[in-house]
Amino acid sequence: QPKTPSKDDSEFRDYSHSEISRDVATIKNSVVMHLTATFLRTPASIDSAHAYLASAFSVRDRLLQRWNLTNEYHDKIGAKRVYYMSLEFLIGRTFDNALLALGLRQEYSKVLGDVGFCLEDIIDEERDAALGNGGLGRLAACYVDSMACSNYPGWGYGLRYKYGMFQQQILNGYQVEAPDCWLDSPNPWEFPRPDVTYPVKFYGHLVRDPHSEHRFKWESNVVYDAMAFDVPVPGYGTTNVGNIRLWSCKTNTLFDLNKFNSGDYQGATGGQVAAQILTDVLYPNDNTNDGKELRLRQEYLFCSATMQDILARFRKTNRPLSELPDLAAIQLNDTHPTLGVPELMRILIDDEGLSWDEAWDITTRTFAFTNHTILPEAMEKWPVPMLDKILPRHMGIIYDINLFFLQKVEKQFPGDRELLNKISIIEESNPQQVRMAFLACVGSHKVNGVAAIHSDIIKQTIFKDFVRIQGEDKFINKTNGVSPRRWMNECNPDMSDLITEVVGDRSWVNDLTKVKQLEGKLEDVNFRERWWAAKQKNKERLAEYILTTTGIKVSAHALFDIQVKRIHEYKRQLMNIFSVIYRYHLLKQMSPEQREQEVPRVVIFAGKAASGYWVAKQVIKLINSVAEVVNSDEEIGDVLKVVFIPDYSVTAAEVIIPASDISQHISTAGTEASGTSNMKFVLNGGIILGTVDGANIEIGEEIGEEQIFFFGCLAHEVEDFRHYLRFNQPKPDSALQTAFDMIQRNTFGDAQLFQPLIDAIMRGGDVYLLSVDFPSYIEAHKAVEEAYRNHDEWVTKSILSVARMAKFSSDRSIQEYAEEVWNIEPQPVLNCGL
Ligand code: GL9
Repeated sequence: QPKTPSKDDSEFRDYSHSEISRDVATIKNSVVMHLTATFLRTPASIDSAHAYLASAFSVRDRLLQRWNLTNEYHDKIGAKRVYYMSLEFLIGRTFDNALLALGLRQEYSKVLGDVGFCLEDIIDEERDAALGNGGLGRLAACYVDSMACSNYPGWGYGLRYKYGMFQQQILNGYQVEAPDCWLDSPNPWEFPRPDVTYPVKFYGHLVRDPHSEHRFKWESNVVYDAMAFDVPVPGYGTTNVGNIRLWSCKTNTLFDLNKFNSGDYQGATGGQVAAQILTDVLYPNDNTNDGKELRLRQEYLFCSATMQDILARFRKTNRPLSELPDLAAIQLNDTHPTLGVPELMRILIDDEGLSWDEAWDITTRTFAFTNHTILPEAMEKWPVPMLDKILPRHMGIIYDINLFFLQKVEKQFPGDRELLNKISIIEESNPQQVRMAFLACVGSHKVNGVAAIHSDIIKQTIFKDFVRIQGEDKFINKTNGVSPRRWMNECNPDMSDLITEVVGDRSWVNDLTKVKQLEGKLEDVNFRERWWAAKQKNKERLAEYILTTTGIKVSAHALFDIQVKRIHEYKRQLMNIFSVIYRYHLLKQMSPEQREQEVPRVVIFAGKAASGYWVAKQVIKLINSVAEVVNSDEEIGDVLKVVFIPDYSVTAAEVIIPASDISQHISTAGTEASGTSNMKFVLNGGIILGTVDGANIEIGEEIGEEQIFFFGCLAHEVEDFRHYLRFNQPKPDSALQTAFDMIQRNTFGDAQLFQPLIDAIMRGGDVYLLSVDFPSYIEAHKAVEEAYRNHDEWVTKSILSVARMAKFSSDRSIQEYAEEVWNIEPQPVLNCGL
């Protein structure tokens, strides 16, 4: 047991509570200290990598100090905390974000400038923390950012994957995956906590407690240690610092000394290898569930360590367990952390000795659940035999949760066997499966979708019967949002300076309702010109980025038409590239004089395909094959360029998004739960070409229909079209047929490669309705082009859009969650005597 201090030294306390000086000399001193003492370099042997590390560590000192203040304060006032549980946090870079939050960008720029470094180059030394796949993981990062900036006592909980999202290389037009070894160099943005470690059990068998019906002793034969790493989340313009606590499997206790002593050196470390694998790698799946046993073990390690940690913090308050829901709110980011529900039940019943009913009441008042997709292939289900083998106690608890739930429903709707079958947490398949979405729903007091349309759809589909049983009020909507810090102030400095000028200060970064004031500048010719100059500069920056990453030269005066997101059939990158092919065909038919009249266009794609998703990978190949032909066609020149930017990431997005004229969000209606990049593009003065789906709808409502180009069938029409196409051949219009024909004539290389993509439409039922939406898609493109020709109107659309986008700040989302789901209040760290 470590000893506690026997005296209170006021200097100790004062030093820790008074903020480190913010002047350039102090900063320079601290950078040099880290350079020499943390990294064993000298001013004579500094390079940009070490300039970054030394600067980052000196910034981290400040964050850790504020981190301490924040948590001491929240402990002291006994604040209720929210815990955002997510298997993914797509954080990206932190250095620039922290400099802006602390208001020290200029100071660091000066310090680095004094040794001849340019801050932008130093920022580029940082590797992304890419612990997520896409929208769902990035949303989690934006939400923790908003909690910190809005002073909510909130923590993220996740896993510290040794390998994050794979790096994508393009070889011969194909995606090739390389491991993301992001921890190979020191990571300034995590703080290891060997003292915060919990044992997590697996396998074994149960022994019934002779004195209690529901209590069991779980005698497990495999125990791993999960150790915490804390990632500070800088709050902008506030002293509060948030935290993302990531768990890593600790292996040193698993060294088998007996085996070592008997000469079995490999056997001695075998246990370490097995354990380490648990937090080695992020599953690179987007909107799919592949049901792998390792993934289940990852999820449980995560849930068990998190629940133990939350309870450990709660126990320090000495309040009775029945008050847990008054001090802790837990949000399940999709079903991935749902094992937290039976894990909390297990601890409360088996370890704390509570009755089933007491435990269930506490659990359901603590948890809330967010659903992020209705794609059937994404629904998590675990085979009962697998769960039973790895987590026998949890399987038993899930059976009981289900039993009591079904008994209640039977009372409510007597004799409705079909209903019981439909809502059972256990699916009667062979083998039986645990439906995690149902478990999450039953274990939570609130269930929400992520955009208005999606929240309606889940009430009419997967949770239809649950709405009947548990009441309409449990099912709510919380439309997603994005952080204005990262997605405006950081990635678009010129536009942000203009907004700051109009608002009078930078307070809009934490209160986005203020961007409304831009509407007053609509008639100001000088302002409009500068607005456009900012966009033009962003386009030039992207043109440069494209040149360095692909070698393709594009004109920054062309219309930039961008679709960047995970490659997925439902997102319809295929429809986009078909339209590009059709455009190429039209251009080839024209005389040079006619072509001169066209609006020059750069069509930009980026995004990763899940490594096992063959169709998505063929789409990437097709895009690159089309790009190769079009870009080298001298007749076409700058009138059309096609670019696939490799290795899409948060950092790439920060360059790409501010440069769009139009961006495409063209999922089949009803399939994209929300989308969040749609919000980012519009917040950066870009216009959307999109379907009536996800958050596109609410964006249209906010900014006005003149500011958005909608096309395609509506969500409620999709089922009829799909039904028709199951029994009838699709009828591609002449434009789509032209694209097929060109591919089949080997215009873009071996047609055989791409025939399966055409077959999915012509023989596979065209599930995503490309043939249905293509004509209106082409019309929408024409409308975009006409609008872009009228430059003045376009600038008006751009300014008006940004002015009306306040709703899509993640601060608004978080405030709604705080008030309607979590019941927590902002607690700004006050400089009162701690
Ligand atoms: C997603 C939805 O597909 C998006 O429409 C939504 O914006 C985000 C955030 O709510 O969630 N659901 C989902 O599984 N992914 C999403 O992006 N995919 C991943 O990122 C793993």
